[in-house]
Amino acid sequence: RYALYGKKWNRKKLKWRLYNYTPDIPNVSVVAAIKYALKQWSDNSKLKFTRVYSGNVHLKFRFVSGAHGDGYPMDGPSGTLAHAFYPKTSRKGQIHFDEAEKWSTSNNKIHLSVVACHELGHALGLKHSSKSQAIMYPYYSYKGQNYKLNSDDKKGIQKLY
Ligand code: TQI
Ligand code: CA
Ligand code: ZN
Ligand code: ZN
Repeated sequence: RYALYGKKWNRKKLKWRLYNYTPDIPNVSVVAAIKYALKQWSDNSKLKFTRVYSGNVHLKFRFVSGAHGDGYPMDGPSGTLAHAFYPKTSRKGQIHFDEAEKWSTSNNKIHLSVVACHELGHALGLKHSSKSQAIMYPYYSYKGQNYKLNSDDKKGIQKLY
């Protein structure tokens, strides 16, 4: 079952910005992976996401390695893949991917879009779900190129937005 952090964004229109890329996959594929992840949440709620290229934004995507200034250093290959910060915290909206991972947008390797979708759940105010089919379940499983939110994830996001 889904779980809520308890705080959420006070708006439905959120701006997002991608600050850098990974050499693992083409830049267009990085953008497509993030857009697909955002679409899963916006298709199942009243949220609307707009990409911007400058200025301050709500959701900030970055590839980082090792210590990167937030007190939660990345740990090299495997272990932590990514992390995100909940709404109304000092680092709200920050989504960080560990550049030490081998990112992919295909097969059974670590799928950037699935991880982005999970981290977005956190950034929007969802905690982990106990339902094994949910995107917010805390164990990684590859759900296919055209993965979708589980009904449990949908209930969670609809409770919030
Ligand atoms: N990163 C953890 C995660 O996103 C970090 C974390 C633990 C966290 N507790 C949190 C982040 C609470 C925000 C709020 O769960 S991870 C998976 C999954 C990770 C794990 O690198 O372990 C996914 C990242 F679910 F598959 F295990 C993405 Cl999809
Ligand atoms: Ca890692
Ligand atoms: Zn970080
Ligand atoms: Zn998580």
